[in-house]
Amino acid sequence: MTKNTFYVTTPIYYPNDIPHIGHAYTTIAADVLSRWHKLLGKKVFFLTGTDEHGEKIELAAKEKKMTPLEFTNQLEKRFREAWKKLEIEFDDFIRTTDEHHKKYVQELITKVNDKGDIYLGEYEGYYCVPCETYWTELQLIDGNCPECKRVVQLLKEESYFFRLSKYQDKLLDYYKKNPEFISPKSRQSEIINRVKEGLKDLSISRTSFKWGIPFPLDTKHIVYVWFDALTNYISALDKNKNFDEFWPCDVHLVGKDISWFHKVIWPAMLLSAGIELPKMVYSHGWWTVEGEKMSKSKGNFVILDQAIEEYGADALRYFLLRELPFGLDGNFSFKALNDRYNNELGNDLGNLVMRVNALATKYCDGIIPQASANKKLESDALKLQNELNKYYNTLEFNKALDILWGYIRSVNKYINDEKPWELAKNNKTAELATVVNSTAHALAYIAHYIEPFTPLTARKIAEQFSFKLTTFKDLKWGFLENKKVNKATALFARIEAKKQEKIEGIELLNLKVAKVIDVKPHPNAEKLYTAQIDLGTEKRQIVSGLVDYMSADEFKGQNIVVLTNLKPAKLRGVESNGMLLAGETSGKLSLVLAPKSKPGDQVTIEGSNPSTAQIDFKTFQKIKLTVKNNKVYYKDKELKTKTESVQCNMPDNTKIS
Ligand code: ME8
Repeated sequence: MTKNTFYVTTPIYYPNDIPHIGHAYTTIAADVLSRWHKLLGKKVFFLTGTDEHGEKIELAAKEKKMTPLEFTNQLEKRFREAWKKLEIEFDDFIRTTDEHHKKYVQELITKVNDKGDIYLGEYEGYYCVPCETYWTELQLIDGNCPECKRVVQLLKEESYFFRLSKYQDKLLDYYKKNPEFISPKSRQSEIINRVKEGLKDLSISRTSFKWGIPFPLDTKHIVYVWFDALTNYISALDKNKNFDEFWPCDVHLVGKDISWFHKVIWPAMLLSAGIELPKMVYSHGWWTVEGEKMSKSKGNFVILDQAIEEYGADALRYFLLRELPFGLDGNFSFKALNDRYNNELGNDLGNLVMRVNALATKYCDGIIPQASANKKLESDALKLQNELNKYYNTLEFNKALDILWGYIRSVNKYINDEKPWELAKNNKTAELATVVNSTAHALAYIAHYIEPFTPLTARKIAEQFSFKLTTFKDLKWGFLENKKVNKATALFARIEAKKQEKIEGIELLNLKVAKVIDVKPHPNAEKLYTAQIDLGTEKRQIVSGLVDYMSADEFKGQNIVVLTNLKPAKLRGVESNGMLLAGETSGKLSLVLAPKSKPGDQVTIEGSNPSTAQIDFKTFQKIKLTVKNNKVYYKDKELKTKTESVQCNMPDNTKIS
């Protein structure tokens, strides 16, 4: 008998990041699976949450003069809000600061210790604070963290170790007997080979900072953040008292960045504690924007809000799962989202709904007529469920959408071929009734099949055709007969590609904060200074015409805003690599400044994703930045760093140049 429950999880996200397309991707996929299994009539548990301990949080909270818990209390909300906007229907949202979770982690460690799998040792390694990970010397790239490329610290501390090495053979055996555990298949050899090379015991406690769960065997120590975080997948069930019902987990969804933790460390922890292993850990591919990983510190964001605001939650959900095979990497672009929105959602699906609604309204008084079905549309609709299910089981979402769209297009083609307007003209009432009846039922099936991807659209179709979405068991061809058709509303109003230009203007400017570290007169021009500036990761030279407005000493030490991607130029024989921003009017000038920000901090408007491509001065001039209330605006949005709005003490409407 097949199990009638389904348990799916996302990683628990670090709350100090802003939810972005990458987080949304995993969470939408989990929601899609959850909704599909509900349609199949299963009892589903879908878990997501936030991972709130660790040095990174401790440090960030300190900077904000808050306790870590005050800090995470503020931040976890951003994830909940994002998931609400995206129609994510999770069953529980776990925070690792939950008391129940903390207690459960301590119990698990005690269990592992009782098994003889924990011992005290000393750990030395290269630690990357942002990634919360120790690396070996061999793993470093140019001496930096191989993951985020930042500086690492050589740390040595007393630590408790978990005997990971003991589980090498057991893990290999499990992988062999459960080939779906490491998914997708393309990731298997990488993990298996690494495990075969031998596993080192894992340091699972820390003494170098305080923000974590007290280690139950020794209160000087706190629990290593990964040992704490992974346990959430069970502590949440324990809290909800449904462990027996839902464990082992059907699918842990993760990004490929955290495969090792989920496919090696987590099952080893469970083997030690004598708990059954999950059935599948699926690591999906990686979204980039212009080839760069999305992360707050790199300022390289696709702000979710912009995509949701302009295209709606459904379109983004659809796009992310349609654009890429789930296991592969890809690049996010608004152009691709726009194309799929207009063509697939608008033309194929949206128009079909409009057409069927119009046919029923015009020829059948707005009531779905009784009629014999078109057998092909009917049997294809029924068959589709099994075909889709096959792709759900392998998490091939793009293929599921492919065959579903094949069906949608076939229904559109059927209408074109049958020409119901001619049937009406020729009084072929029975044939006309068949067309309306069959296409309406086809749509009802389509609404159910797309519901996991586009839940709002599914609901709108259901409202138009007066039915309620139900499980597949209760979905019967014929159920719409005599039901009223309500007023049609456009599901995906066409969005012209030009809409994106709104944001593209400012995105052409890569603006950063720079500190002026040295200022000299220009050797060949009395009105110019040659300044050395610090951009955090690099130093540059810029030439600027400030001599009439301030002394070299006044200029030196300022935190200015620089256009970093301006084509370098020679100004009176001296190379200038970038340009500072200032407002000038009636013989007065004020620099654009960001006094509280750090060199290298990106200056953007909310929702923009600055390009790194070089631009020329003419392009810069076309982009209008103006002063209002001593701040700088692009259209109606303020230019900001992550800490402050940038300033320019000039009258309103002064143009920045
Ligand atoms: O790793 N493309 O949290 P995290 C696709 N707290 N997916 C992406 C992505 C991208 N560019 N960026 C992030 C942690 N993700 C730990 C997890 S679990 C016990 C602890 C998604 O906030 C992807 O699912 O860094 C990735 O694994 C996860 O966000 C990392 O989230």
